[in-house]
Amino acid sequence: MRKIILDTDIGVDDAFALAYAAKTQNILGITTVFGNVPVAQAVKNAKLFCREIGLDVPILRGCSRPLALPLHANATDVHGSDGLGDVLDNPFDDRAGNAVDFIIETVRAQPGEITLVAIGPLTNLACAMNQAPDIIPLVKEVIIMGGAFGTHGHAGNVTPHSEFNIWKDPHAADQLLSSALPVVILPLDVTHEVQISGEDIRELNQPVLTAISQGYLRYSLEKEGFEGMALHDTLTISWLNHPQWFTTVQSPVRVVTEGITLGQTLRKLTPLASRYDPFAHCRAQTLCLAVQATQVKQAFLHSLRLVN
Ligand SMILES: [Ca+2]
Repeated sequence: MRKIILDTDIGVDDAFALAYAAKTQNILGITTVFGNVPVAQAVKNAKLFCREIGLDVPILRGCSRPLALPLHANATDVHGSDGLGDVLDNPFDDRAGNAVDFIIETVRAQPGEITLVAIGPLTNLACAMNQAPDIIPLVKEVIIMGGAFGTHGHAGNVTPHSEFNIWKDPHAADQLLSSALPVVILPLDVTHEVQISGEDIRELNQPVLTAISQGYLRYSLEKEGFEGMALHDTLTISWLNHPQWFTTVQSPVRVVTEGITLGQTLRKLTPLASRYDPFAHCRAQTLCLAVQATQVKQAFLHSLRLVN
């Protein structure tokens, strides 16, 4: 069980990741960021969902916009206007402490012990790293859901080449991935491979998860002819619990920050020396490019079925 800070733009698959993390990891705090919803709504969602699953941890408020780009539209077509399927009354306000300060102070207080798990745009992590570069060697590891490298045709979900979390703030992602921080990347290459059905969710017998996923499932049935959802963000927690079920490669990774492939994640494909190498001085990161989907899915479902 790791000590984790979970950084989230909490929508439906984030909520599943949070429920899984609450069962299997030691969550020190939840830091929120814009993405699926505005950050104020993310704070309210985190408060509401934590009450629903009985999780009592600090909830912090992070960045409201990308480092350099204008703020794009939210993902309300998939996640509902409130990000959690528009089915729950939310009595909470959006007041919360500073997420970037929380990350910096927690890492400094427990050097070498904190795992940062990021399942939204990477803006909070980039700001923490830029504001306090002394924390870079103190972070145990960073686990992110983001990017796409083209395995099995998984190249993008918001543009043909770009994945949502990275595309929302490509500059933050490029800074993080090309830094000295050790990052494990769970891209679409693996997250799209692990799907759960509406029946799987109903059999969990967790009313809040069933309720918030109804709109998402309807959307998938209409768009893709399958009543189900990819576990996406949840795979960061699967990696912490069962890394042996993932096939990885080590490579430096950069992110395209302009042009028609904005937000595309690139790994270095040639070992040959180049006259100009944008990957020079970037450390090799860990990319997950294949997954034993059945095992990951069954372990997730088994864990959530267990009574506290
Ligand atoms: Ca997310």
